[in-house]
Amino acid sequence: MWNNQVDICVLIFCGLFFVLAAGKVPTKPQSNSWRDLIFGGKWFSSSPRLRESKFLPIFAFVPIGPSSCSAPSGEFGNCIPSKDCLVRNGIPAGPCGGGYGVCCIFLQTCGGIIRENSTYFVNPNHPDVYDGTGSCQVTVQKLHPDICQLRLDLDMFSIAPPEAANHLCNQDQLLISGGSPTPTICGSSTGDHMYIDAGLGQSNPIVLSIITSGSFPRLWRIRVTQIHCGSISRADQGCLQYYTAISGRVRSFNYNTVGGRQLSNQDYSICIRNERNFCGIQYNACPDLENNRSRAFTISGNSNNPVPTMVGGGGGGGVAVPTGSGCISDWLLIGCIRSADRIPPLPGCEDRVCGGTFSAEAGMLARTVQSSVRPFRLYFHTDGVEAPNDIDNRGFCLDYVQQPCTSGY
Ligand SMILES: [Ca+2]
Repeated sequence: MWNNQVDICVLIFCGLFFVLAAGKVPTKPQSNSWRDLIFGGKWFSSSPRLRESKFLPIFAFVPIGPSSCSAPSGEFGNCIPSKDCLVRNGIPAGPCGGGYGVCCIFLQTCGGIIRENSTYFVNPNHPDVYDGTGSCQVTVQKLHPDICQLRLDLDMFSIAPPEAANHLCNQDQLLISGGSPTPTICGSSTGDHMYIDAGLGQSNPIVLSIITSGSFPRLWRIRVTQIHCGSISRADQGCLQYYTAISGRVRSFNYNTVGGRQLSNQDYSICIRNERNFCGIQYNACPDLENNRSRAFTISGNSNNPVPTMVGGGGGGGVAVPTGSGCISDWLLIGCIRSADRIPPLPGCEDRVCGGTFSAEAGMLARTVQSSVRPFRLYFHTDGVEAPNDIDNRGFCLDYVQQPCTSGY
């Protein structure tokens, strides 16, 4: 941030200097953008006469600014002078900043070291698929001791799926070491994200590994963003996933209503930032356009048949309970959930939910679920066993909407 501020100051100073030195103070004080403000719109004209101006080469040495840009291939980059991009081992991906910088993207693959913010960890041969075996890892070095978290955006993520019986990631895995514990994932999770606690100091690098075995057309592009301890982008402590909108969608890794398999051995939190003036939250199972009976919430039971909602831990306090009577092995936990459409609301509430129908009540009817326990969090747990009782579970996908404090929450 400090360097960016310095860059901006240098930029403003040089811009004003040259504008003044040229004796051509912009005649239009109302500027449309910061570039116009600093340079006057004429500096960004593409006319050949101005491009040949004796002043212009100077700008090649001045950072264009801290702006981000996007490459034609979809990656985000930094808009910096072409020379800087090459020195930093970036890849120039087209002009930006009115043509005076390049959109510089940073990619690393097996064996690489990430030293730039917003670097992508990509598969070998990217953007083509990779069908090799072994361990492909990159090491993430903190840009600054004051980096507290990493955010991983799985822009593209398709590696071999878990095996069919117990949904274990036996063939391929994404493993993260050196930070907070993260679940091992596999299969397809394009669009999902993770936050990794990066710990204190600069000594412990975080290593991202993708372990592959057997043949599969793998493709991955994971954006690694470094987050300062004081940043407003920082996720709450302990949140593997963090959402900051009044409404949105949360789902398990490798979720897909057609062929997705709920991953085993998961244990993590999904957090939704409590927006100002919102006191409660409602959840609904996502639409499932592919199946006659929705599989948007299939956490336990044989999903090839209709499976009711199950609620509660069902542990029986040490007393033997019938198999499948509660959410013992695989469950989603949301604090004190109730059906939203009961008037008046039911007096009791539940925490754990599982089965094959999303509701806060046992039964075959999917319902809107509400909670006013803050902070808004979901805890997802699966054990290492599926067969023979749990078959073809897809995991969960829920749409959430925060509820204003005025509507009874
Ligand atoms: Ca299980």
